Amino acid sequence: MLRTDTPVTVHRKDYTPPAFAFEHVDLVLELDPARTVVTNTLRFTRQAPGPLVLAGEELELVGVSLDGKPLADARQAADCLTLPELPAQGTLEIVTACQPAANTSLSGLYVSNGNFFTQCEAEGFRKITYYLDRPDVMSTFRVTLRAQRAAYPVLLSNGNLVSERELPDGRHEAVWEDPFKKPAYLFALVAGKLECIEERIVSASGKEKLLQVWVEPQDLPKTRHAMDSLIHSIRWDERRFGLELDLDRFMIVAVGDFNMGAMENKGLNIFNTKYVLANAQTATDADFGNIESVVGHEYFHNWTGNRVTCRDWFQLSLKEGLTVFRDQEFSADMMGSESGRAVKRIEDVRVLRQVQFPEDAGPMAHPVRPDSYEEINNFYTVTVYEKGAEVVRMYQTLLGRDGFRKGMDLYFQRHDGQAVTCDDFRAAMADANGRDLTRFGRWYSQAGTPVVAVRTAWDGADGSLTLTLSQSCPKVGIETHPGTPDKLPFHIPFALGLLDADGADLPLQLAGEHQPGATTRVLDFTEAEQSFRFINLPRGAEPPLPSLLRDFSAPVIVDAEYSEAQLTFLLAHDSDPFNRWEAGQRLTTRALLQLVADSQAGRELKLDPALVAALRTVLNDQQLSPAFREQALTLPAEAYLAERMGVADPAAIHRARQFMREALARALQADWLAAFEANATPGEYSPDAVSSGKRALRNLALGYLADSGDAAMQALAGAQYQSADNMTDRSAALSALVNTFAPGREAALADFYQRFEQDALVIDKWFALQGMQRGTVGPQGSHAGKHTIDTVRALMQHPAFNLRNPNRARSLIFSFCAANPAQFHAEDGSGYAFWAEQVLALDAINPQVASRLARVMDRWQKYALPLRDRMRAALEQVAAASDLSRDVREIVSKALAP
Ligand code: B3K
Ligand code: ZN
Repeated sequence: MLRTDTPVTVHRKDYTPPAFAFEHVDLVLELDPARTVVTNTLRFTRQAPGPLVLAGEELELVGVSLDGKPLADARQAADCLTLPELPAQGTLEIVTACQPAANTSLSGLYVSNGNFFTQCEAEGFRKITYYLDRPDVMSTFRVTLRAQRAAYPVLLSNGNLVSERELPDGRHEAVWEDPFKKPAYLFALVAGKLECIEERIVSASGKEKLLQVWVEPQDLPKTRHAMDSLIHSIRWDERRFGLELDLDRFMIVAVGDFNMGAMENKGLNIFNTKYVLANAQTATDADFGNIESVVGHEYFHNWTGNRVTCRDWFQLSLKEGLTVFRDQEFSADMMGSESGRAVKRIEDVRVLRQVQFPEDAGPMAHPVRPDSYEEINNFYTVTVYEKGAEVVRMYQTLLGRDGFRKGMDLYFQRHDGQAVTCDDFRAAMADANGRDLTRFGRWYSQAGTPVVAVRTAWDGADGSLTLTLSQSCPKVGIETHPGTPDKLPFHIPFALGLLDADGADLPLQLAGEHQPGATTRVLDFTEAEQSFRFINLPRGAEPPLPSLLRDFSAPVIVDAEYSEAQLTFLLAHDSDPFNRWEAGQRLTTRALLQLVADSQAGRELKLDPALVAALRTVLNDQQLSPAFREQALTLPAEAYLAERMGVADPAAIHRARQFMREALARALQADWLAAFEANATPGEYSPDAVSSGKRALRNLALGYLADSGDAAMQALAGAQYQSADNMTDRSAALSALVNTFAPGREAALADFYQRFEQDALVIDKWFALQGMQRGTVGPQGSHAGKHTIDTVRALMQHPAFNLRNPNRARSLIFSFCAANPAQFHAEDGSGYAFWAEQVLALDAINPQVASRLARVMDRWQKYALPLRDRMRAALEQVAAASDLSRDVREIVSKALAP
């Protein structure tokens, strides 16, 4: 990897089309862990004057020839190979060697547990051969793999297998051809000792397809759910978007060492084992759900990403935002009910607010389509992915499902086989529906989370309600630099309803309309301030109650003055399930922020009985699904609360939230116990939405019960740990024991380790639970003296800990630094010192993983003193280190930028 002290910024405005086209690439790889030789034969056509500059990193150049004759004037530099004076057309042969076993970055060609894998997005192909490694250079590929048969019996690459043969000296060969043109980032190969389960299905148009899931032999029994998820994804894309699998064969391969979730290589998706392997004993309901969604995501990329790809990496959200939207819709449909869909929506919005909103307010804030980057891998962000998905969802909200489908159809009709831009996508949506979406384009060019303030004016005599919306979105991150243009209003689809005094939805009629329409209305809110007058409402002193931004129709913050009584009313009556949940979150957030202030001021903490009563009503409402009740009774996360404060105080937030948990645990003990008992799931384990919803509520109840401090309740956790027949129940019980330091805690931790010692993904859970554990400083200030940092440091010495394996590093280090705010932000700065050490240690091994960890400090300026100063010192310590990767350097220098 290139390490440099002079960062180079790449700008979107500097895009120029490639000077050469590659019609066909023929790759021959002599696979050897120590030194793999790659022969790259490519047919090119010149498109513009100038030399051919091929990207390459960490490559040993063996030779270059043009049309069979050695090329003398090829110039090799650290990151490229320049070939001056090439003819208009020709064939180049480039022979290089790389060292897969020494490649710890897990980008390019690498070895994991003795097998070969590749990861090329975004710029990993250049570590395999010299190439125009950019997404707008698309070519057909033929790949020949040669390796020792004994060590590498399986040889896979993209597309179709065209031949296999034996070679001398125990070697063998497989040849693969991908008929579809693709950019190099979608290239993949896998070689090693793997086995598969397979299925044959017939596609909507009657063609037979072979589906395979490849894993290490011992993992075969854990592949069924991934295969089912793949089949469901294929069927869903046929039904919802009329999109079929285009290859005869589609393969998923699982690997234990992987930088992210999975990768959509054409016909050969490579997955982190975490998103493939599952059975009842080892995977939780959440794992089953994540597998379904990631399998769907990568499969859906086959059209949104692969058939139509990105012109340049600034357009990343073109494929990622769209594909996340598709996987969200897929998972929502798989929930099988309206209430299930709402639960999925709630989960997605939680992530957006907890992770994306902070990103959008911090030093790394960037538009969904960034304008510049130093290291593209740093821009695989929640903004590009999750906010990008919200942007795509807004098209559907504005155009309706049918209008959105028309836009998608036109997009493929126009751009199949091309590398295009976010503007091309927006044009297809606009043209297919005859709509002007010019202003909508600002969602791609402006960063930040807009705040929408809502004012209402009620005319009781006339029965009209005037709603005035005003939006603001101050400059953030890079937008604050001098010379950046002022920000302009966004096009916000603002969905709302009005409730009458009984909680029923009122028909909505805007002034100027002849008759009332539906009870949920999407307003086109496009100006800085706009008023909407609803007429023909029931007259009287009391105005109807607005239910704002239904189903979270835009990624904005709504600033509305609701009284507690109004929120309680919405929580009880809103017909929009998302907003029912939202009302509850507003209530608990408000109460929690008050508790934080009380705690900071040393006032006694008290819980409002009205809030307890409102939550009790929801908890006991049998009309609501258990999954929904679990969402409603889950308190806002500490990270979310921190974001809502002017100056974040993690210790006070934790005290307040923990106080509320314990108070609710005691006040509702009988109700929790009833929910715990009513939601058992006897019989064979099934991860379906109804059963997992029951387990979620039951385990939430268990967590609260354990927090009551009552020994009998904690014994319930101990008993559940012992008797559980599935990982959801077992790990929830273990978590309750761990966090309450209940008797039996140490024995359960030891038992868990021993039981699952052979299963890396479960041992990751064991590390993660401990990285996230609370300290023993109780709400009354009792110092039992246990700080999580001590546990984490001790676990770093555990024989099963391994910094080189990203899942393991994430399970302990990231769990502590990113998911345990109260302990990470210990006042003595011990968490920050640990962070700096680990960022530097990881950076020497794997810059992509290191740079993710570096992001934990993004919001340092938001923290109270002395934390803020200590965080800056830790950032400065990392920034001062020599030999930083481009990845980490970009993150820390942006965090420290004035
Ligand atoms: N496209 C890949 C992500 C690649 C990340 C490179 N640092 C997985 C996905 O979004 O489906
Ligand atoms: Zn993706």
